[in-house]
Amino acid sequence: MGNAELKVLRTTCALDCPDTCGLRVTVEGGRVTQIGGDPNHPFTRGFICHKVANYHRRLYSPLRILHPMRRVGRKGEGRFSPISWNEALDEIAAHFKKIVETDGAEAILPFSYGGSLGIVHRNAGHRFFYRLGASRLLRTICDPAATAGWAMTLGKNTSTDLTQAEHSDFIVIWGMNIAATSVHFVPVVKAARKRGALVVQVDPYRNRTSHLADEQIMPRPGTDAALAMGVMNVLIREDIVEGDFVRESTLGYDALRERVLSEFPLERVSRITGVPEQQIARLARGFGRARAPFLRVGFALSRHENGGMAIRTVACLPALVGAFGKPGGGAHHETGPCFEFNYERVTGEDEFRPATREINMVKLGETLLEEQNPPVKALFVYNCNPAAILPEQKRVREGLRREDLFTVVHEQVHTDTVDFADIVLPAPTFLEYLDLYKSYGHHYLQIGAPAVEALGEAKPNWEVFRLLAQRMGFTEACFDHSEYEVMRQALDSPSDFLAETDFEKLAAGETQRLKVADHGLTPGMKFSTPSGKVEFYSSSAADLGLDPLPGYVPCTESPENLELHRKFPLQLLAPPSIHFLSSTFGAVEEQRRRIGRPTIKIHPGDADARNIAAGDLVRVFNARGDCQLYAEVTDDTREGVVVAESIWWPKHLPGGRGINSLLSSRLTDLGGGSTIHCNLVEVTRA
Ligand SMILES: Nc1nc2c(c(=O)[nH]1)N[C@H]1C(S)=C(S)[C@@H](COP(=O)(O)OP(=O)(O)OC[C@H]3O[C@@H](n4cnc5c(=O)[nH]c(N)nc54)[C@H](O)[C@@H]3O)O[C@H]1N2
Ligand SMILES: Nc1nc2c(c(=O)[nH]1)N[C@H]1C(S)=C(S)[C@@H](COP(=O)(O)OP(=O)(O)OC[C@H]3O[C@@H](n4cnc5c(=O)[nH]c(N)nc54)[C@H](O)[C@@H]3O)O[C@H]1N2
Ligand SMILES: [Mo]
Repeated sequence: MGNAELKVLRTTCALDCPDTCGLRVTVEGGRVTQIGGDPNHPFTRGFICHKVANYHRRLYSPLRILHPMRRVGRKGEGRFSPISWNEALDEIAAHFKKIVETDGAEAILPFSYGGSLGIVHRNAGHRFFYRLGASRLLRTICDPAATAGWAMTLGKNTSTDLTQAEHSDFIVIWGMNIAATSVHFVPVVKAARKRGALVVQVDPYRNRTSHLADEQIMPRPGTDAALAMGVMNVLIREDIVEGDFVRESTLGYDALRERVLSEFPLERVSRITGVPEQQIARLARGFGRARAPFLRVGFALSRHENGGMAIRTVACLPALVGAFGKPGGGAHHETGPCFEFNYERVTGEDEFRPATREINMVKLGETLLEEQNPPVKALFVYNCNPAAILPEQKRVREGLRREDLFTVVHEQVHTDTVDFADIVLPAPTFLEYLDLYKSYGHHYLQIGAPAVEALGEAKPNWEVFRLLAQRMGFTEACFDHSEYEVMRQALDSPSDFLAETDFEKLAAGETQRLKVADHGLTPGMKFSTPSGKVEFYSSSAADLGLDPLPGYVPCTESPENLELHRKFPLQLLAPPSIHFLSSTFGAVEEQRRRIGRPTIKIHPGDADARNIAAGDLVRVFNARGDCQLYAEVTDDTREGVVVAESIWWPKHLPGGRGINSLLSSRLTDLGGGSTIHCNLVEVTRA
């Protein structure tokens, strides 16, 4: 048998990360023994993060779920006994049919998010739930405010290739810990610096990315829009604006100028942001006078109540200095929207025309506990770990504990969410299935083929919904399409970007670039906004009844809210850890050991005032809940700001509650997104 031979296969990393790496997977005797980077991948070029280099430990983890199971203990206890696939599917179908009869199909809610970026398995449930008439999930946890904000000012497709920044002489990394969340941008930044570029990081706390920067600006969280208005104030007053570009390619400059000068003098901006005036001016002059200014904007600054506006406002900066006309200059936020697949077809929206109730995923807790019209009676979770990753964690878990809720969880590993399931279904990892991958940090497409057979009885998402559709008596042809057929449907799109994509080459494992020009602009420097220009004055914002101009609005949970701030005087950031990816690597002991103890960073001034010493177990709390972590007393964070890198599995923390117990389900100003970094807390010794 070929089983004993050693094979090296090419595939793609499916995890929710902008880099979407090309991988080389070594398989010996039918087992994955090594995972490395594919040197032939045009963007990721042969290196990968240590998390995925360790992914075989997750693949063969003792926490893997290998067989379908039925709950035997209480909800949340995580005790199960094995059943067959047939029993599991019959039971799910029987429950669904009964609920449709008694409460209507809208009492059923699919719940999925970022387990895989693969076009087939990420969207696998849509046709099924649309056909069923279930409630629709608004998948808002991650980027809707950022995407909408960027689209308003610069157009959704505008993002300069990250590799261009190698030729920049002034790089600003704004609200992004690239050493954790965009590792392939790191060598680009290092190369630019070697050629003499200056690098400025805008982030409220010092992290690994700070080592790459010449200067760090540490604004108070949630004040980026004010900071950007301050930078504009200097650019305009000192006449460092690129006049030709502004005249030809932007809309609304005069109105912007008026607001910036009248409402955002540096003295006020400095008060709001906590950044010294001199530092704001230095950033403006450096960026404005650079030969090739490059701006990299992360998602995190959008995860505030005013987050859409923050992104809109920061996005004005590269336009004011004409960065898009300067080789090596530009701006990058995300490339995801350039993958203009035929999503209508992939999801079955074109066939089933769904018009059922919509539920925002950020609000799962209150939905399960309060919604009556009709109440949610069944939840089908896949590609997602809601018991760990959602805000209002206490309420989410209370909701999941409801005895009259029928919960199915399709998972790879025994997460906190699995503990609440009535039926657990085993899912394979991306090393065990076929899919087509887009990226949100570069412009390449790739098909990933399975490196090994699915472990145990694991079945991929697509297969599970095909089988469930049969059980429900759905006879439409779309439920029988193969994975390859779905990929072809995705690519069958009028988009110019996909016009030259060759499916046969993709199927043969080749990487293909979208037909996107530098900066993601169309000929004649057309931006993908309604006017084709950069919109300082946004008519789409005006249409939504929003302020058509950029500006700063304080958040409800911020020091500006004096009453709340007196009770809970610390702003909490809960950003990604370099060793985790959302909650995915909570399953891997080696990754947990690399971090050591779960900590919260607190400034020495704040620690002293609370009699907290380094290493103390502390209680972080607010009106929504609490969680216990170990104090890391450090001036890597500002006074008034505490930082808990995330996302630990709650069951691995002392007390069994995660940092997301502290997060509110308040939504962003645009797109109905999450406000993960916009929460006030207090900390005491436990
Ligand atoms: N290692 C690792 N990689 C990941 C992930 C992970 O969990 N771990 N998650 C993946 C996912 S799902 C996503 S969406 C992406 C991007 O995920 P994001 O959550 O957007 O992460 P970053 O872009 O790195 O942004 C985090 C940085 O923004 C800073 N920040 C927070 N609030 C503010 C603010 O108000 N202003 C400013 N200027 N900065 C602020 C934080 O201090 C932190 O350093 O990363 C993906 N890649
Ligand atoms: N504190 C804090 N909370 C956050 C964030 C933060 O920065 N800080 N970031 C937020 C953001 S940006 C995001 S995107 C979310 C991410 O939240 P999620 O989308 O829940 O992502 P993960 O935590 O990685 O969990 C994905 C789960 O899907 C499973 N999975 C993977 N592939 C498959 C598959 O093919 N089939 C099935 N059935 N399951 C699969 C994995 O085993 C894993 O348990 O978290 C949000 N929550
Ligand atoms: Mo995300």
